[in-house]
Amino acid sequence: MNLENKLVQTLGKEVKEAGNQELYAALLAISQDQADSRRQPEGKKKIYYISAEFLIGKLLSNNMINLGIYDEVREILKKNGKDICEVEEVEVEPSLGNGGLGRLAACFLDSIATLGMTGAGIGLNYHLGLFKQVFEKGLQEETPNPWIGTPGWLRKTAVSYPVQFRGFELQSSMYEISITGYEGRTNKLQLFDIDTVDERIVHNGIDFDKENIEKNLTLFLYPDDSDDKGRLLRIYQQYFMVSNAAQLILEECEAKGSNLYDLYDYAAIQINDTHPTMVIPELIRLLVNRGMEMDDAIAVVSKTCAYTNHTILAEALETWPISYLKQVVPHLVPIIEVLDDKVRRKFTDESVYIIDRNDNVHMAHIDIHYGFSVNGVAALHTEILKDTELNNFYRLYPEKFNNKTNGITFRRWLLHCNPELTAQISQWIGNGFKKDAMLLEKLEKLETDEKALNRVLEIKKDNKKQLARYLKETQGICLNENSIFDIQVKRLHEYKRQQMNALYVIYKYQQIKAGILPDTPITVIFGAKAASAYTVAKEIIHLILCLQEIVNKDPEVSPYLNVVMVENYNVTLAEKLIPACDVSEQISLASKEASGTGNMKFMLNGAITLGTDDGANVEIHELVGDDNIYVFGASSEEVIAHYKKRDYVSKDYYEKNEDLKEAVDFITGDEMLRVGNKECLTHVKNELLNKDWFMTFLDFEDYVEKKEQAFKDYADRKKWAKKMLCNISKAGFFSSDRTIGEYNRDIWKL
Ligand code: 26V
Repeated sequence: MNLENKLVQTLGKEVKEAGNQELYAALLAISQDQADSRRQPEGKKKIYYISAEFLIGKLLSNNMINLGIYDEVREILKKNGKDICEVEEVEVEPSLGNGGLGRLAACFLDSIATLGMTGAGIGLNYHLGLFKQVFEKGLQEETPNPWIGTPGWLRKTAVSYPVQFRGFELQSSMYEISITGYEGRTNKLQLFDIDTVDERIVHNGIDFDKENIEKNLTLFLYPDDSDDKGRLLRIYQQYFMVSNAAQLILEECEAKGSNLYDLYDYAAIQINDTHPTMVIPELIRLLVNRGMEMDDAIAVVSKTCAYTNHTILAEALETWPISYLKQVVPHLVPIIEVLDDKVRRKFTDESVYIIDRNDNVHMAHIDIHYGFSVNGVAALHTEILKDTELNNFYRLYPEKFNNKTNGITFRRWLLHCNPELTAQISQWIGNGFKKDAMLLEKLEKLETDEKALNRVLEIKKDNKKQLARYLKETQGICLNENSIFDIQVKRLHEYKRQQMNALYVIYKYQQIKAGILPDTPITVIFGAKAASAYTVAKEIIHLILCLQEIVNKDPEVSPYLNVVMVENYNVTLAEKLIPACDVSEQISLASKEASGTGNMKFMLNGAITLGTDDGANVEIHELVGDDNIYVFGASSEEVIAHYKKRDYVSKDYYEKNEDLKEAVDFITGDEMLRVGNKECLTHVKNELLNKDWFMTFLDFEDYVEKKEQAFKDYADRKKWAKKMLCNISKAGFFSSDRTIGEYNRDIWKL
């Protein structure tokens, strides 16, 4: 049956007569069917990607692209007076991740299926996901973000396991979401849950009773862990996730013929950051329960598990007091003690112990001693792990360390989010790049083709118009379509330095006030959620919202400069913002951003990076060369040296640089206090003056200089278009298909 007939049959009425909600439900059903029909027999060895986060985004369009029916569906709808974009709007985005780490896991699932590998994602079915952000009186408020509606992609299975906690047992339920690769196989994202979770216990924003585990276990992603109850709940979540994973893995491997001593021939387990670390002692425990000797169990598990590190920030490396583990999972504690004991017998260096002298359990240490692979997520990041952060481990196990530079799925981040550019690239170089992203290099030859350069500019302009329309409709925001779109979207964290961008806005505001006007108007766009307990981050949001109020309402300034902070930045918004971007802000303090993946998405869509030599920016820089990126700031070596010597004093820079001083003082000046909260603004300013942990002032001067240069160069449209084309043509390396190919070649060996 052809697609149109199938759609009519599923709808039970003509397409013309159907509403968007009905169309969505029908297309979902059709896509589910087709995805199911692509399920293939499992190979002997399977990759289990365990992660506390999978930030998958909306699925309908992406799945239809991967199934190869998207264009046809769009045409059928159009013929019947329907708009596929409006149907997309009906779907709610599952927000099962915080940011980069969770989005990376989602890109990896797409690539694993696309490359035809047998694999599954294993995680938790958070009912409310990450909070929804709303701005109230210039401040972030958090509200629940329900996503499990009917109809949706999530399906309940009959799979269920008992999970033992101290004093009680919970019975799990497994849910599944089909993950269909591009012209590839269908795999599963398997999310565990319990039937007793109760969304009604949430009140006052996102508050809830943290102690009622039967009702709250999978209510939220990463509950606020600023207090002990939140931290305990996190351990409940983590153990629940990995105990289910371990039981599932053993069952599947045994069904395929494993005698469990050869588990590693049937399974590779990738531990995504330290959140799933307890899978190691849990698997050992289960194997011992089935009669295996402890030493054999440890050896088998160590050959099965591999660990990915996603940050060098000490405060983000998980340690749990052993007393917490005793309180939640006492049966794991003896195993962890055996693991620690073995380390102590072998090594004298206390810094590599699993349980430290304060009785804290270092989760990453379990992964490194008892996994066979440790990888960083960009070349620089891996080098820093080896040389500095994990140097003590690197000297023990040099053979375990390897780099896997992150990647993104081009299906979502080019084909889906930028159809106009995709169609044009196909016309220029054929469709091959959709399967082999390195073929984008063929675009290089167009860098001298005037028509092609104009076309690149035209597509960008169209995408800017579309973004403007979308933000007008959904958030009431007005954009100047003729301005430069300078965009910084990512989680709010001091190391990512949104505050530096805000200081630039103040600097520019004052320049314009003084009559120094930019060649082209500028719109600085921010999008960022702050963790609910992260006070300074919330204050930085307040600072930006105040600037938005002042700058946009100033008739002298607003024709030349605008500030926009979009509300509730998420995957769906990213898909609209990224294709419309001119300048991509990647301005973390060198050495702090493990990789970044937004940087790759922007580049692929023809934005030019303004960034530090940090994370994957380093690799972008190497690929495009000095002329096609704006790099500024201290190098990671310089930064690390400052930390070592403790010789960075932000006030010195404030005193020396008049522009910086004026910008900083503006934060608590009369204009700001008229619109903002004095306490908040004073605190932000004092943090910068007295602490500035992430050296904003150190890089400010160079940042302003390079940013001004970028804005000046933008006016030479032809030169700019060449830079755009160069970035697109070099982005192929950052396809997650390449990354997953490397994981398989070096680690999983499927
Ligand atoms: C977590 C926390 C939690 C406690 C407070 C401070 C803090 C700071 C950072 C983090 C990040 C945890 C791990 C993470 O999300 N890393 C991100 O992983 C991405 C995918 O590899 C990578 O592109 C980002 O650079 C990295 O920040």
